[in-house]
Amino acid sequence: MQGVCVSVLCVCICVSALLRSAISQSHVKTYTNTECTDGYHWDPLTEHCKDINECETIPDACKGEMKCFNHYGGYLCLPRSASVIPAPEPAITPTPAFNPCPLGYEPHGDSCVDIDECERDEHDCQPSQQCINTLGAFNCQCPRGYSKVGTECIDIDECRFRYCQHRCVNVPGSFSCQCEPGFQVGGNNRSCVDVNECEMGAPCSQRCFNTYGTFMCRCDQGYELGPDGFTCNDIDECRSSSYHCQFRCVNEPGKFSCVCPEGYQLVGTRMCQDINECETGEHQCSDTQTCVNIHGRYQCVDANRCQEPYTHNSDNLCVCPHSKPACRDLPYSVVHRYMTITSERSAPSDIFLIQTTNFLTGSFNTFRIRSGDDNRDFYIRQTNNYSAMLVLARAVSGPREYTLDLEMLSGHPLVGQRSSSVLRLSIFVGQYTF
Ligand SMILES: [Ca+2]
Ligand SMILES: [Ca+2]
Ligand SMILES: [Ca+2]
Ligand SMILES: [Ca+2]
Repeated sequence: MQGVCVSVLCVCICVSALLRSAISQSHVKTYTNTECTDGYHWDPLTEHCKDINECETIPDACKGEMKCFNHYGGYLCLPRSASVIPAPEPAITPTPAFNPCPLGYEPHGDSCVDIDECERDEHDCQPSQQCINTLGAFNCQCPRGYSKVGTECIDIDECRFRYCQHRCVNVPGSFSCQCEPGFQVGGNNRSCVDVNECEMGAPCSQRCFNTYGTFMCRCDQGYELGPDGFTCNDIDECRSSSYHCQFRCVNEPGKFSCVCPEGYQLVGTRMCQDINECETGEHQCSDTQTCVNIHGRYQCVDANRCQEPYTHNSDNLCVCPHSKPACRDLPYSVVHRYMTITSERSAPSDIFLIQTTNFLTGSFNTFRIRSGDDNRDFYIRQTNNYSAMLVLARAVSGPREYTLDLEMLSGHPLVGQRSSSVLRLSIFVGQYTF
């Protein structure tokens, strides 16, 4: 029904505007089809309370000369002279169903209930945002790792907050912590913990020691770490020093050993000692021979070494009696002795003491090297009337053998006869200095 303006006595009253204002104020009330106010009836088509045109529905609504003018919610009886200017048709707003509830709510029975804009897809969230319904409204929520700036979701640079112990790498929507070499990200994904490389197959060829941030390789005794820091190489002890062994060094993996020449035995780890074959019973000398131990070997000598015209007198003693013409210019007695010295023995050194126990009282004795010392490698130092020392004059190299005839000449002022006795000393010089 249209609103009207009524002009009475040249006064125009815009009834429709006034009445619509009053009606709109009442819109806050909740209406149903049976509860329209007086002057309205429920229109199920539009679901609105619709004005009743009383001028048509009430017979003789105005008496006498009065004319009936319908208006919203009622009617007027005015003189017939009053002119009526129809008000413009009220704008039919295409607003959805009339909603008397606050924004974000809609009527439900007697009460207002929240509208779930998210479920109805009546929100303006961006595709990347999640719509969260709230009472009377809704939120557009950004994914984790993003913060909302205006209507946009902006990646959070978590690295600004120094979450990571070592290095931080920001990525859209997230971040990751990285660690320096030798460390790995801990269980909290932030801290860096040392990697135990030794338990993870570190390439140490022998021993591995874990340290903070790295590891070290170490080697067993007898090995040294190679330039790569992992490999253990055998130390050639024999090359590094010639003092490890008295005779010969044999390098072995992780160690070394000393060996001795034949005829010697190892004493301790490095020293060599001559084997006395004559004592150990290793010798092959016969019953008629005497075993003489020498440095590095032994020698069998005949027990009786007396040669014509000498005759065997007793052990090692040969005698040439003056009654034999052949003995006239020969020493009366020859006694055999044997000794051994090492090669390169320091000189001069006393090596053999000659002592006589068989002499005439009052005799004068002198000692000399009768033969066997063509190179003058020895000399005699007489100590007293009865003894003298054989001295090695220079260092000599073996293996070689000397046979020295050491002679004692005895003279007696009363007897007036000179006698000679010889000590035939066999000196065996060993091949080595030990
Ligand atoms: Ca980020
Ligand atoms: Ca480590
Ligand atoms: Ca070695
Ligand atoms: Ca020997």
